Amino acid sequence: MTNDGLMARWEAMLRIRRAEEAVAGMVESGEARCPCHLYIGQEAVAVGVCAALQGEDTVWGGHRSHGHYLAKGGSLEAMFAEILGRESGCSSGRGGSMHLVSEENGILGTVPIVGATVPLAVGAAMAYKMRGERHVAVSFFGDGTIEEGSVHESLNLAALYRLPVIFICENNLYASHMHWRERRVWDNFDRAGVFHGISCERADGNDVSAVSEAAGRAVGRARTGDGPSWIECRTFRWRGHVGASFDLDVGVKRRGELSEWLNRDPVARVERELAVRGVADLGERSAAIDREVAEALERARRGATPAGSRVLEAVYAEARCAH
Ligand SMILES: Cc1ncc(C[n+]2csc(CCOP(=O)(O)OP(=O)(O)O)c2C)c(N)n1
Ligand SMILES: [Mg+2]
Repeated sequence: MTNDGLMARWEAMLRIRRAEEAVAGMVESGEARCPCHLYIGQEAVAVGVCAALQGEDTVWGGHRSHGHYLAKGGSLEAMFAEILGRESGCSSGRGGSMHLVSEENGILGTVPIVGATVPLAVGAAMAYKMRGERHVAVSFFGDGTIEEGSVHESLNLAALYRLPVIFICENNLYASHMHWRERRVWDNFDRAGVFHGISCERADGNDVSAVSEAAGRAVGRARTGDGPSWIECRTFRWRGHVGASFDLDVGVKRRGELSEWLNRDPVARVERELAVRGVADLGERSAAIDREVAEALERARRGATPAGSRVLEAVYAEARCAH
């Protein structure tokens, strides 16, 4: 990868990290009133996958999707505004942290129902195939999603029709507060699609280059009609399941694991590589990202909240029945 390519990935990861730290502050101060599931520690997955996509390709996510939204080009200000319930939010302030959307950037939706966007991504891929479009649909989801029945139905359909869809299983080892060993017999997250005839691999989810190479192979298969791919990206969330704390307060024995994964920080890893390559001081770019995040948050704060009489607008579909 070129130095410029690596710099671009580092910047994208750092922007997510700083935005998430700002959200953590908003949660702690009570300014953010919706539940927020932070992505800190997993940035290399969103950035690595989105680096392999084109603008028209679409992504879908779940409850922990700030990183997917930002990596695919979603606006920082519209995300902060959404979390703060402002009209200028990407879902007009009606959805909050778990309902991020930006059609113009190919972010067709994030939904907190675990597994819900897996069939939606398959449906989008089916539409691309039927219309003869060369787009790719990507579904991001956690290791807990593998336990949802609709996921396996979707995998079978995607394989059978050789659909241009990529399944990104972000295995952060926990679903809420349950380690995968309490939920499964085998560590076979990297082979979940094999039974359905889907090409599967595991990538180091804390290595942005490894993730983008695996995603690049999957995109290649999708665009040439070779059908779906499944990539398990093994990683770790630093913060608690929801909110800003580190989970050490809820009786989950993550202390040893957390310190081990802090040493595998995906952002610091790229910084080390850039230093080895002799890329000049990152301090200036880092300060510019800090400013970008702070300014976006300030603009979001200035946005109006919906009037009480209008809060249900754009929440339910309008009836289109003629009579
Ligand atoms: C269908 C459904 N069941 C249960 C929940 C409650 N729930 C929200 S997040 C979550 C855990 C998800 O774990 P995982 O898929 O590993 O994602 P992570 O939080 O680790 O990113 C659960 C059980 C839900 N939102 N939807
Ligand atoms: Mg998980």
